[in-house]
Amino acid sequence: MSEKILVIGANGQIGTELVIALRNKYGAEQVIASDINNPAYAIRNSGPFEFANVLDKDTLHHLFHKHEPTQVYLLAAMLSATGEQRPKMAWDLNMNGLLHVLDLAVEFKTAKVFWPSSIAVFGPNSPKQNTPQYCVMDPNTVYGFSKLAGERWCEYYHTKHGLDVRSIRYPGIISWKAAPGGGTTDYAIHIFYEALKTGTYQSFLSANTMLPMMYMDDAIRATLSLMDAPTENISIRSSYNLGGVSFTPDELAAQIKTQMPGFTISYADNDPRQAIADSWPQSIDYTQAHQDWNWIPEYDLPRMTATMLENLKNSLV
Ligand code: AKB
Repeated sequence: MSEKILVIGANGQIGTELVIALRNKYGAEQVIASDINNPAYAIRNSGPFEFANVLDKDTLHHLFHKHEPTQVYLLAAMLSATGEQRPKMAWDLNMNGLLHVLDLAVEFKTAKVFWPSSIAVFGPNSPKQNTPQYCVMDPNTVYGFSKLAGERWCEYYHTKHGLDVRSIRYPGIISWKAAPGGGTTDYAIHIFYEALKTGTYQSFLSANTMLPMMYMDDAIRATLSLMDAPTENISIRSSYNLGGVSFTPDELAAQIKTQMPGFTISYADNDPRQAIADSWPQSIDYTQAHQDWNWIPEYDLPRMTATMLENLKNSLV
């Protein structure tokens, strides 16, 4: 059967790259990108696009009816830092957007649904190192508890309706093609732009704040591997822990300095994102993703840093 894929929230940091990867894999015409905003150049010029607000269920219904997607990727969400500024709106978007898509996927018998969760589902009382798949989870951001509730809804729709919904708890994603969208891990992208533009960066997270991160190519590969895995291999229907590379702002700055010896970093005091970062894991145990669909990250800190600097250098000239 030929696949028809609908990506909702296609203009964001992950969507911009995932749509291109899906179009390369399945054919440009098979992948419909959709977003509430005007499409990014790469999306507009490589295949079909539809405007849609995930909170507008009638428009979504129309898209499902028109395209009858076999796979749906729901990427529209408000991230951790922005979510704290607009808590009710973050809850509404992250929760009702997901419920709309789950309902429509059941109604239209969509074969597979992908929905991203996050390391933000963990909280201050979750173990910090090698955070296990199952442990205390007491997220204290709206983003975090909307993702945790979303995970429960995904598992519920799988159990009650037989929906083949799959999910990953993304760490901070590092990339250069599209800007990040208001997260706590965004410093690890801003730092590269500022290193190349001004040679210096003020980090909003403190020097020793260790967080789980991942280079975009690994994140796309993980997403496609999960979606390609045979159904019987998928033992987790809430969301899989996913591991990449963990580092602090200090370690990232030191790595940038190996290629740009004059680069300097300073640290801001009292940024509200520090408390969010302090409540999150430092590293992730991804045994289950490895066992079920063979997950192994490929980018470590030196490779990620070299790739970011090289690509951004070319794109900024
Ligand atoms: C954020 O910082 O909010 C996101 C995430 C870890 O989910 N990048």
